[in-house]
Amino acid sequence: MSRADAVVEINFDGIIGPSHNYAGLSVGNLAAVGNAGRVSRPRDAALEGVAKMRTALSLGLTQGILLPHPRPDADWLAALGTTPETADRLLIANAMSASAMWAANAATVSPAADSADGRCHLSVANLLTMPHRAHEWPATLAQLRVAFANGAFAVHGPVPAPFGDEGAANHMRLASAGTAGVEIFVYGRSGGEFPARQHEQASRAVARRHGLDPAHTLFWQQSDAAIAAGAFHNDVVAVADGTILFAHEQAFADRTAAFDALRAVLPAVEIVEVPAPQVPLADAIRSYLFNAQLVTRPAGGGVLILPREAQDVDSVRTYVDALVAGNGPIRDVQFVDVRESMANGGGPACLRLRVLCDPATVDPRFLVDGARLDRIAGVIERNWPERIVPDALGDPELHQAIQAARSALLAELDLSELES
Ligand code: SUG
Repeated sequence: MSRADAVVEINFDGIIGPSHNYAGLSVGNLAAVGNAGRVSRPRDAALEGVAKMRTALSLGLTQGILLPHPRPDADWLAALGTTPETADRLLIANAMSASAMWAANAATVSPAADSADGRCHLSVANLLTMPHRAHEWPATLAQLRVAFANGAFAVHGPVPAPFGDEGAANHMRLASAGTAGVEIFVYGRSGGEFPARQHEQASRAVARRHGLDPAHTLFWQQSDAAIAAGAFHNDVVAVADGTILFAHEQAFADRTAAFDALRAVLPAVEIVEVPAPQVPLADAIRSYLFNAQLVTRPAGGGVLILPREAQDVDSVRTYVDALVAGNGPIRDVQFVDVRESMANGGGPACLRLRVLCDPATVDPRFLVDGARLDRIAGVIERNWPERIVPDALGDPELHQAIQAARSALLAELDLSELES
């Protein structure tokens, strides 16, 4: 079982799969739609992800991985009465998506300190709003059941349809060190022409299943304006860590009531709110300022791991310079290059799932150090396609190459049992 004093935050990054491509499948995700039809570079993409993990290790953080899913997803196509060889363009694009890389959408996680039974709970996300993501959960669940098989964890299946659940991307946890936390579930109602992907009933179901204390659980509505401006997940406009909430002024429908409720249950909270006149919503979304990993070094001190694109937007660059020069809780920034993922609307925070637990309770095959990352990088360099043009998504030779690449990675990590 786990030891409470050994609990740390582990970031499990989704390794970017060999089928990474730009099919433009995500309505409401401006980057993905804007880059539809572009040639992708799966090898570079995956190596960028590995480099990001090295940055986290260099900060003294504990790092884990989640694996790419089998693509094309032949089981899903079979359920639709077709095959990778015969599926039409749209179905094969949906079956080839490497979207499982965005591990923030894999599950919602409530650490042991927050749950009634003292176990860490994980609910796999059903992702049912987008067809290319709705078939992710069985392969995610299979991995979670292996990685978190220890009795310290409770792994749950998806919330049933029609309640859309997008996992940790719409969930924030704040806590003073070592205490029970406040869990905030952010749901959407409407977003102009774009869908609200996280349904309130799904959030409430996850909270109940995790046995959370209702007095320490908050449900906030995402502002329609944020969804309409391209914040298809809350983690595009807000991020939390420890006692810090870093959010855009227009992130939530009723910010005053929301922050009052939060201060009432967590008086130590430090809310760093970015005013719209300083950083307009459009700039925040374009730069992915809030899709940063907000992390705490083991020795203390908040670090914001930002995408390098945040330096290209004037208002954001000015804001970040002032932020680190000021007296606030965020004093340090690290930039990472995840441009291939960013072009599909996935920044540093999308690529990771946070699990607060004793690392000794996690299957060690899902944890990495520098040497294991070297081995993963070697497999990627040898096997990942250099480029994929969208017209090739139905090509049987590409399918074979992608399947072989994934198998090579599973074999290297001694995880061939996930083969299917
Ligand atoms: O669901 N993009 C993902 C990006 C997910 C980002 N995750 C978080 N914000 N946590 C999405 O929209 C694009 C794939 C395509 O269009 O082919 C995509 O699925």
